[in-house]
Amino acid sequence: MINRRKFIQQTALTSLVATITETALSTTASNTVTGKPVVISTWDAGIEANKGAWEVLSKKGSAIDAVEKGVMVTESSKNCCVGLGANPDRDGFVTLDACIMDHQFNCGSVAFLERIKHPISVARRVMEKTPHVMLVGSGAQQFAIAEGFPLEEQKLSPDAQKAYDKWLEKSEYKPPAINVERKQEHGPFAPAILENGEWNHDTIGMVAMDSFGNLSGSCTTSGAGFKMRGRVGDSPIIGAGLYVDNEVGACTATGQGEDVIRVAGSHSVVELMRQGLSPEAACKKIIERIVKIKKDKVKEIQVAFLALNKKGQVGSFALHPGFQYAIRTNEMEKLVKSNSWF
Ligand code: SD4
Repeated sequence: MINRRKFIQQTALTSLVATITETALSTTASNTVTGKPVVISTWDAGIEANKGAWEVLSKKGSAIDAVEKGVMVTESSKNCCVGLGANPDRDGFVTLDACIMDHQFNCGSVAFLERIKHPISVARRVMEKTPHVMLVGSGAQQFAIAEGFPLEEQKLSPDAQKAYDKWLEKSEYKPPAINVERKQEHGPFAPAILENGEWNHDTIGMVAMDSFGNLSGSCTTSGAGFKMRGRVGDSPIIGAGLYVDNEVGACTATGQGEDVIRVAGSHSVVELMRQGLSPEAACKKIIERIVKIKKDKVKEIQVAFLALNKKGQVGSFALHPGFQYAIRTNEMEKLVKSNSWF
């Protein structure tokens, strides 16, 4: 994870086309990429993840390799919400969800997976080596071990242990809620700034188009912090947290998974793009559907969609302000502020 100072220093040192400081945030939530390839991903952690993807895409590698490599960067980093260092469930165990999808409707997914560092790579093996789409829990872990993934120690990261100890003081179980009053910038699952001053981030969802014009996507998360044991959100569910149709476009979601699942979020966005809506308009329509369903309750939740169509147009839309996505192309590397319903 990049802390703010390092972020600014790095930016000053590079001759990259776009600066990545907050002041350079684009106010235009939609971007059109004329030249391929392109990679986009959720939240500010997407900047680093996109770099991982770009190593593949810039060498004419495939989108599916890029979206796996990209989110592995986040899975390896120290953070609250992705990978084994993340916050645990309410019983004190980190359980991970991930999925991946290529340009030919091949897809793989793992949910409720414990003690494996790279759930996205296990999801890819499910896609490539089994006749199935989804493996969960101990079965997913057993498959991962059989595939040679090391079984990591059952241990919380120091930050997660601290957060869990604090949570245990009240052991208050309630669905995650966005704190609108305090205008926190992130989703319902993490504060915008950690106690040590570093920027935090949430689930990472990524979609990419490679030099051949093919699309792929990936999504990986530890889900809601201190969730009920066994709870699975949208992130590993094909059609909810991620969907790719190589004729039309691709979409990924972040935020309150339950409300993404109930509208088959990412698939619905792709279907609207098929009908001719721009990525941003399609994302907005599905956010509006959630508003219609949830009514007043939308004040307490955050959901955001991020989409890319076959023409290289990128767009996003969120319920609340604060969602941003990272974009990387031959011409630019930057964070973009999303438009939102509120
Ligand atoms: C979930 N959608 O488990 C994920 C969490 C998330 O930003 O996206 N957080 O519901």
